[in-house]
Formats: sequence, structure tokens, C-alpha cells
Amino acid sequence: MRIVVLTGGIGGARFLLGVRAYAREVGAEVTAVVNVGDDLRLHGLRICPDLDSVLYTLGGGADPERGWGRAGETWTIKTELAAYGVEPSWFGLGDKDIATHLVRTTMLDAGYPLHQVVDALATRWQPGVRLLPATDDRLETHAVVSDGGQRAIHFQEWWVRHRAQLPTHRFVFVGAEAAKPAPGVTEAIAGADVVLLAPSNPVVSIAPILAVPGIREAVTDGPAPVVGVSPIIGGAPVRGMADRCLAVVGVECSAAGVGGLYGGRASGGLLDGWLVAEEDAGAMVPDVTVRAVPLRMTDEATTAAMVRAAVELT
Ligand code: GDP
Ligand code: FO1
Ligand code: CA
Repeated sequence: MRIVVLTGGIGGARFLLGVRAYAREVGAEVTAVVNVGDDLRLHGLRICPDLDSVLYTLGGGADPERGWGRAGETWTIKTELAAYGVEPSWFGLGDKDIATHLVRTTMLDAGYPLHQVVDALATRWQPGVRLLPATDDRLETHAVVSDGGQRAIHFQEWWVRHRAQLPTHRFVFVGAEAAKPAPGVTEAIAGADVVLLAPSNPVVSIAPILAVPGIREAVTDGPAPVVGVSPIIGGAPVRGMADRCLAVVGVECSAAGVGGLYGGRASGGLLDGWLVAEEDAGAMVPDVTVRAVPLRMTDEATTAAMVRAAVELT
């Protein structure tokens, strides 16, 4: 069996631990297509938060409390940069994490495409699943906000600096129209037995992947059933600020709201199946098979059971 997962960072990475465990049980191959809309350049370095969260989590090197960055991190460089008064002071890079950004930036500047850089980093972290960036091309999520006038700011400034609190009109995926799927992405989707949407942020993790021309079409027109997993339980995100992102796009923060945002495949959307938490049993999405199961990713076995339920929904 071949499983393709569309995923963001922390929520997606935890989900992939369960996908990998399930895949080992049944002998399946896993390809994860990872969001790059959060990426930015800082201090001359290219940072890929969602790719790194996935790589570190699957490789056993992620900080379990923060969910981003490395376990056992130190912050000498951050302190030194602050002593120089260098901005942005609101985005902290750890010393160990910086080694990853150095390797990546050196390779990119030497002309390697991002997917080859991911392969090189994966040689160390051995994630046990195939990792593909959604695109090798520049695709950056920006938020159009009002603070005096109307302007667009980078997603990280919106999320980390302003904690998603600014009055926000919309998100723009800068560069998306010209971006191409990274090599292997549409082929993996076309060859999949099931496509899973991780319980990632639908607005700023999954939507930027689908904004790459060709990816949404590969999913909707492909042979594989598509099953999503709700990141919203009992009307709230399990962590993070998906509620604020959903408000920007005018969608109710509920399992049914996010299911409706993705939409049923038979009605021009994406989903054949939608997994919601037991708390949300009874949630309905037109043209979609909805099932309620425990959706808290407390450990790998529970998460693998979620994945099994998702696969068996189709
Ligand atoms: P990010 O890119 O680091 O923000 O991570 P993702 O977009 O991949 O995932 C963020 C989402 O994961 C949030 O909206 C959370 O509600 C969701 N999430 C985190 N933990 C859990 C969990 O245990 N169960 C479910 N269903 N969703 C979760
Ligand atoms: N999140 C923060 O809240 N504060 C930070 O200083 C911060 C630094 C950071 C550095 C590298 C990295 O890969 C991720 C980092 N994050 C930080 C997390 C990240 O900005 C967001 O959680 C994600 O982009 C949302 O998916
Ligand atoms: Ca993200």
C-alpha cells in the first residue's frame, strides 16, 4: 500500500509518527508532502519550519515541549545577535538548529533544489518516510493586515511577532501561481492508494500546498480516496492559533467547519472521508463519510490507531 500525507509542521509531524508506525505494521510506503509557505530567510539563512519540524520529530531530535527546533538546544548565537542589536529579535534560532540552516543554505546557494537538500538532511535524520517539499520554488505565506494602513507581512511576523492578533483581511501565497510541484509530488499522489490530510492547520499549512498549481488537481482527479483528520476538537485547536486563521477566512472553528472548508469530492472539494474526534460525533459534511474516533495524538500507538481508522474509512 502507498500512503501520501499532506502535512504542515508540529501537528503533521506528530501524525506522521503514527502513519510511520501503521505503515510498518501493514508494510506500506509513506510519502509526506510538506508545506513550505512558512519558510523565510533570516541572517542570510533559509529556514524551513515545517520541513524541519517533520524531520526532527521523525528523526527523534525535536524539542517535545516547543514542537519546533531541537531538543537540548542552546541559544548562544541568539544572545550574541541581540548584543549587536540585530533584528528581528522576535524570531529565535537555536545553535543546533542553525547548523541545519547552514547546510541547507549552502546547498541552495550552490544550486541544489530544495528537494535534494531535504534528501541530504534526511540522510542524517532517517525519518523512515519519503519527505517532499510541496515545491522547490519560492512560495511564502503573507498576511494582509491593518495597522494604520493596509499592508502584507510575512506569515512568521504575523504568527510569532504579533501572535495572530492583528486585524487581518486575508492570506496570500506569494509565488504560488508560478510554483511547480517538486519532482515526485504529483506522481506520488497519482500512484497513492490513499491520500491523508494530516490534522494540520487547514489555512496556513494545507492550503499553501494545494495552492501550488497541479497539486490540488492531482488530489481531486487522482484514483486514491482522500481522508482528512480534524485538527479542531470540541470547537478549539488542540494547540496553536488555527482558530484565528479560520476566522480570517470566515470559517467556523469546528470539525464540521474545517470539513466544509475542504469540501466533499463529489461537490467540487477534496474529501471522501473526514475523521473527527468523539467529542464532535454527529458533525456532518455534505457528500463526505464522517467518523468519530479518539483524535488526541497522546502517543504513537493512539496515533497509529487514528491512521488505521482513516485508511479504513475509505
Ligand atoms: P504547524 O505547521 O507547526 O502549525 O503544525 P500543523 O499545521 O501541522 O498542525 C497544527 C495543528 O495541529 C493545530 O491546528 C492543532 O490543533 C493540531 N493538533 C495538534 N495536536 C493535535 C492532536 O493531538 N490531535 C489533533 N486532532 N490535532 C492536533
Ligand atoms: N516559533 C515561535 O513562536 N518563536 C520563535 O522564535 C520561533 C523560532 C523558530 C525557528 C526555527 C523554526 O523552524 C521554527 C521556529 N518557530 C518559532 C516556530 C514556527 O515559527 C511556527 O510555529 C511555524 O512556522 C508554524 O507552523
Ligand atoms: Ca506551519
